[in-house]
Amino acid sequence: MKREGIKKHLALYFIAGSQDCPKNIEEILIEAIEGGITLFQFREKGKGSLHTSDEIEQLAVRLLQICRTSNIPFIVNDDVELALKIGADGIHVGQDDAKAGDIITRINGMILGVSVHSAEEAKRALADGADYIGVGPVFPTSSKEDAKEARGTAVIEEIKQAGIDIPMVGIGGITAENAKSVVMAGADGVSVISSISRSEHPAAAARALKKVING
Ligand code: 3NM
Repeated sequence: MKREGIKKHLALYFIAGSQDCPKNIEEILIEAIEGGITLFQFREKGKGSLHTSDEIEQLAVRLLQICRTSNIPFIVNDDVELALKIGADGIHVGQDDAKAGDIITRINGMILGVSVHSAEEAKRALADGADYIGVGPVFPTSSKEDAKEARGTAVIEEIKQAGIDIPMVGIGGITAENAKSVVMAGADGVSVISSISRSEHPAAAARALKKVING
């Protein structure tokens, strides 16, 4: 699945690791899928995340199996070795992780996502062969310790205006209340952690987001 095919999966892109989940992450993922998420990224990172590679791999495999039964593509954050080992559908890297241009030859057709914070970085991601970009933070977030300053939808608009033609999601502080502005600015969808993972009712939260995006 390459650039055009990925677009429909970007509508409601849920990201989580155990550190983002006040209850069992598997239950949350199942509920999120029930609520209509279209893509999942396993991001075990930051305060409260699992430490050993065995634990991380075992959890990744369990979450991958949940996604497989519902045909939700499964993306691994940052860890190319883990993604290859478990047969994930894709890998997502940030600007400080392995360089997209370097890993593309190793990932054998897997989906490649790259986080960007400017039109310049978006242009480079496109040239490096990324299938989609995550643009953020749109709004202030507490789910990423080293998040940059929120820039609203300005960067999404800049990328559109510059004619950089690559599927993209907005990320950072996105809720059902503000998701519409992200899509209106030109994003193909939204990516969220806490609006779903920290909701008391993840399925309802996902459904509410989906309704705004589709509406
Ligand atoms: N990346 P929430 S912001 C993982 O700006 C991530 O690249 C960001 O979590 C970026 O939906 C972010 O809870 C955290 O705000 C998103």
